[in-house]
Amino acid sequence: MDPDWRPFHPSPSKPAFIPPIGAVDAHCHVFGPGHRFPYASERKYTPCDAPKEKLNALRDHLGFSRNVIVQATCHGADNRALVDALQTSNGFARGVATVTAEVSDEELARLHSAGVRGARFNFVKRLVDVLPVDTLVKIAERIEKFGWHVVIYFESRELAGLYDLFSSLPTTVVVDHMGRPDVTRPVDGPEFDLFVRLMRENPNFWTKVSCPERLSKSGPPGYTDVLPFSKHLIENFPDRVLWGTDWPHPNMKSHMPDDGKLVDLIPQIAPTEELQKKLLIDNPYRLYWPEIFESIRIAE
Ligand code: 0GY
Repeated sequence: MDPDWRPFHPSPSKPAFIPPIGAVDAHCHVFGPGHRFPYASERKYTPCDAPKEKLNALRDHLGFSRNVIVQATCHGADNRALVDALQTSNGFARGVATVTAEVSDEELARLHSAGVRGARFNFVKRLVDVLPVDTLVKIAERIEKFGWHVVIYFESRELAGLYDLFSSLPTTVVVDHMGRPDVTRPVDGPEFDLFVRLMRENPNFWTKVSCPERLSKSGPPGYTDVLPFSKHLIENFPDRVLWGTDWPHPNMKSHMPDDGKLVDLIPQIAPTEELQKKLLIDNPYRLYWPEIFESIRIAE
């Protein structure tokens, strides 16, 4: 398959916003390099190689300390690039893997010791051949004992049909990119309200207030149409939100964002230091580094 990617931004700006010390980028990817970690044959797009060294350099440049690396569909359920990045991270990266219904307990344990703390299920129809409904239920029950959570990615128009299934999940559930709202609709309208209801009625649900570049119609650098949605979720669920760059922005067709400018949006959606600390420190540590979170709390 020919590459259909835009290269990630070659020289992102230095953000004016300085994240709190220890901040976590809780949604980013590593891809390939393809000659070492080949892309999945069933993939719907071919990403640009985005090796761990580049991710680590970006993390430092943006003023972050840790990453949560998320398996994307272009690598299918072959988690080797992810595991390699985790195992060489000195504990500064944790991961979210994709597993099949046939995964063994030994494999789950191996992924856990590499640093995986969640399993991702992609319900975006343009990205997968079959929606992982059965796998989700089976795996959610099995990963509970590892203390893992489920990550789900879906289009907002699918939520009504999936609402009961999602609400039945026993683990913590993290929703990617705010459930992909149509940001041309009002933030207090019925569509986004269904997502807010999912969060309100299910205290085990968290969401990433990520990807303005993917959701925006108004475009860069301000992504002003997306910000009210992120702000609303942070204000209403300050203890269940995560933030991430989504570097290297796979499958982005319209434009490639400047990651420094994405970081500069944080104070607009989380205007107080308290909210910023929850978003970038407390929440991601609670989910991905609970052992460190406890020691921070004792120190405070
Ligand atoms: C993202 C978004 C996308 C891709 C994937 O797993 C994936 O391939 O999630 C997308 O195309 O919206 O989070 O990276």
